[in-house]
Amino acid sequence: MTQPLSKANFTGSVLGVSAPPKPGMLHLGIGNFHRAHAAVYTAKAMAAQGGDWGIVAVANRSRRVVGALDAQDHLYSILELSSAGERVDVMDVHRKTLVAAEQTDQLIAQIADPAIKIVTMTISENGYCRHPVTGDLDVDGDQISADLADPANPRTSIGQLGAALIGRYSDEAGPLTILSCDNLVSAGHTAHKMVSQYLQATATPSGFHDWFTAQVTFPNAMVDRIVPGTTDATRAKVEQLLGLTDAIPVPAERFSMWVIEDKFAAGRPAWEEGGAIFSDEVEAYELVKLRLLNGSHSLISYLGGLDGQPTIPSSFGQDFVRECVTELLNTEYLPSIGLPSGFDPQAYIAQLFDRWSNHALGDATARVGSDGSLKLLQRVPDPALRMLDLGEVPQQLALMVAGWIACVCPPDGFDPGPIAAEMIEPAKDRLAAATAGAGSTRAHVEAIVRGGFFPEALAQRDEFTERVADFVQIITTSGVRDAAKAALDARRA
Ligand code: CS2
Repeated sequence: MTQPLSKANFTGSVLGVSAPPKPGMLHLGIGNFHRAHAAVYTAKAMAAQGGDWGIVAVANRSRRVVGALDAQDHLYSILELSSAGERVDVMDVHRKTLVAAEQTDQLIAQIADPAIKIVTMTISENGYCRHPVTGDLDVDGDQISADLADPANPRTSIGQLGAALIGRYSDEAGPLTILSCDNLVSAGHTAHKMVSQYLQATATPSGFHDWFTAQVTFPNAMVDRIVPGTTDATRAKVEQLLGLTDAIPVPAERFSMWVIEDKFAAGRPAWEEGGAIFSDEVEAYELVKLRLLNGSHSLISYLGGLDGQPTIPSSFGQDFVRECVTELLNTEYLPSIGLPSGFDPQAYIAQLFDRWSNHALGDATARVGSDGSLKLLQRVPDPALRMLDLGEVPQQLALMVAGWIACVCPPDGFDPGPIAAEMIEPAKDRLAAATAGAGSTRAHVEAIVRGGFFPEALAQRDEFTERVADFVQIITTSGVRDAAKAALDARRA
């Protein structure tokens, strides 16, 4: 039987550093993305320039990853997959693990420890507890109201950060940077707004807010690397390449990008050594990535999902999907973005086409289609409103919303098929409640678009809702390919 990955069993060299130094960073949300992204840049930064930047890895609830990290002396592997072949790297950058739900006091104390200078986070769009209509912290929602009622035992990451910041202030533990690594518009500003609104709603010691304003920073950042979920095939391939069993390998594409605003309150690793870019134009990069990559990704996943395509490359391999995405990119997304200086959009798009065609990586259609109610908020309303204000209906954005509805909350009698069934939608019950009793496709779609799932400004645009309803009607009666054709024809007419 193959031996497990551990320091005793692994004799090769790790990527970055071996024996990571004392922790100077803590990461909330120890999923695959962090382990193939910020962790890699941090390892390379420490290898090049040293620094006490070992990472405390924090899982929200599940013991699965942290248990395996502990069992493997914090080692894990990254399996890079591309048409050029595969390679495996072993990482050693985490020093300690915690599970927030079980060790809340330790987590709060750890963030308040003066040795910690940066908290990074990948808590997904869901973790920010933002109200979908107002964009403010959802203080009346179940999660935040529970934390506000019992602020010493917070369950949300926002509440945990709130409690830890108060602890840090009281202990005079010094300044801190909180760096969001999620796919959000103005990720740093959004994280700052959610944490500030939480702290405004809870009791804080005197002088706290001045300290918070002066000593805690939230840089914006654009993060990018396609990192699918781990499968048995990932584990088998790593076992074959390493000769050891890794319970938690991470598959990833070769491409990786991180553009960060250099606004750190207490120092930072030399991430530029790993290829990170420090820039004053981060928000422009964020929009480029959120729309051109993530927004198109959503369209690929809903069109492909309804067409029975299990992977992003198989979906993108369909001509009708490629045509719709090309149209979305060139007529609906690109004109909506003030591009960063020197940025070549067509080269970026050509590279995206390659990345979406990575069959070796085989990113699952259902992964990208999951959490649509939260992701679409970052990807649809602003560019849609821009076109509506110009008197044009954004056909592809309407098609994307229609595809999402058809996959996760279809009108009665329509079965979107097995790929859609694998998509995880946190708002599923609310969507079902909102649409119960809708007598027509039009009423079904109105109940969603106007039912608290999108900002008011978009919900009020009848021409958009109507077009979404047209597409849902076509998808459910004659199929997704006909709906795509109608979207392309409307534009050409
Ligand atoms: C994807 C992203 O989940 C999604 O919707 O678009 O996870 C995407 O793969 C990453 O943001 C790539 O950096």
